[in-house]
Amino acid sequence: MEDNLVSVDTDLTPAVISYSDRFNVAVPFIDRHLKEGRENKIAIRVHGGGTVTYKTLAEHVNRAGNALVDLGCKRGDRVLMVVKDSAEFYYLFWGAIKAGIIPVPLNTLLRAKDYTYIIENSEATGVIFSPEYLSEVEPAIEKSNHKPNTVLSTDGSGECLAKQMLNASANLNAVTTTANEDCFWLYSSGTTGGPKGVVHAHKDMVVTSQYYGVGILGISEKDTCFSAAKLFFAYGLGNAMTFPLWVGAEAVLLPGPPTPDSCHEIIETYKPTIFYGVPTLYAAQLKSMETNETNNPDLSSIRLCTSAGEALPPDLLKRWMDKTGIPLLDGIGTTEILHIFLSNQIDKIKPGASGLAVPGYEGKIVDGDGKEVPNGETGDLMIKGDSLLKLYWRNPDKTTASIKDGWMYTGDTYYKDDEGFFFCCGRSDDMLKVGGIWCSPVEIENKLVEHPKVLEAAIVGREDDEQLIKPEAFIVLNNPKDAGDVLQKELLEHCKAGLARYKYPRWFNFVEDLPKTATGKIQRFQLRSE
Ligand code: 3UK
Repeated sequence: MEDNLVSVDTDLTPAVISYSDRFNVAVPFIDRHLKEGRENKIAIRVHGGGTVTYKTLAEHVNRAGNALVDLGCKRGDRVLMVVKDSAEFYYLFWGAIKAGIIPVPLNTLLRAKDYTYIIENSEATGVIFSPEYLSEVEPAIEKSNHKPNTVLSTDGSGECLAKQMLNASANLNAVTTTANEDCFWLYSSGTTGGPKGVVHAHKDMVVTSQYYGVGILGISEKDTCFSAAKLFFAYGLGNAMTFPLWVGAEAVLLPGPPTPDSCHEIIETYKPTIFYGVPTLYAAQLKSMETNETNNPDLSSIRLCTSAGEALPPDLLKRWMDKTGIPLLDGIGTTEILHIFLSNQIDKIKPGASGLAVPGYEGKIVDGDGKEVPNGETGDLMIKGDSLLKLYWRNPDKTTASIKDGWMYTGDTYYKDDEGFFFCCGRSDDMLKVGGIWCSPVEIENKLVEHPKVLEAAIVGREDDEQLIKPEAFIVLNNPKDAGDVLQKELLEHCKAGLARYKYPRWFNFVEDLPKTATGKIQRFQLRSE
């Protein structure tokens, strides 16, 4: 334990994990591999960008950590990362952690006003971004009332992180932290208000990697991982970074957008053994294979596929397994619990179910009073486990409301069958998952109401042809006579210009009024089509 600061006893299920009292998670995830003889093993292959060995990784992590310190970042300071999937993402994330600084990976699809909110909310000391995102990051900082000291692109011709790293030392001793100390944050959105900072401790990535990565996926040093979900999502962060680093495996990174074609190209070129996708992408991949007979990508390297982010329709699961013969495991995770806590297993797949509790986690379904309900009855899904967030940043009310005696409300409605399989029945609030990514109906409604011709708007989720949820708009106009295709197109453009690109409504309905409660709150559930 002393060298690696952690020990795992796998004789028991779940494995028993013990931490040194000076635990810094960068040591077992990065430095350990040098002592275990993986210096020359490849850690990362970047599509179009070369390879990184475990030795180079450890050196660049040290340089990035030192560069942040040289730039004036102190222990506990937040550094926001608007960084594409790349080796630099790893360097910055782990370099910060090793130096006791808190990295905060952000969704790179957000718009300037979202970043302004997060910069102010986190009071970040630094913002580091891939050059691609300059056009959203720059105006965000300009508008922000809090000014970060350090604003740098990862690379480029002028001042940048890469240049700072060249001038920084390649040696860095891990700052002494503890297993329960703040380590990194992620932001998660809710129905109303801005996104909330989810604070995770040093031990949390160990827990998810061991319980789900090793326990469910059986990941080992021999695997090559490819995640269509990006590293800034908790799902992608585990899939393509913490799981492979925990066991000394290899990760393949696609810096660009994941489309059926780009994913198939990556799979054929780098031959991953585990592929992590989301339902919307599996549907698109199947469509591209089914509609074009000559499109038969070679997927034979893959031993296992996973799906998360939103429910995987049973029909999609069956079609994927029939077409490819590769097991596809649906599992549910949350940013707050960091990764998947209910999952199907290689030899236990039930179409339509989110699966069994992952050993190490417990799940229960409760009624409005917090009392467990009998099997088959629906209620609120609660989860207990060692990777739960410490707290929501500066939001004690939300923290108290969400966690009761170590059990966390997920916000999802579920039931459990007699075999212990959990089935998703939708959200307990009005939030939507579109392509696996959060979408607040209120945010889209507010955008629509900005338009001078719109009086009121309501957004609900509606299933498309693949049984996947997309936003549908119900709109009341100031002048009903304006309704028509021309205005619809105008509203569509208005939404696309001002919202993250997955959030625009796919259907528009012009209506006379919206269903409301006596207090004037829109009753979105009344608008949902069955
Ligand atoms: C929904 C699912 C049904 C559910 C995530 C894997 O999605 C992740 O985290 P987020 O914080 O969203 C959490 C919410 O998404 N959801 C996710 N997976 C499923 N619903 N079936 C599923 N398989 O509403 C949940 O509360 O973005 C996924 C790993 C880590 C994650 N953070």
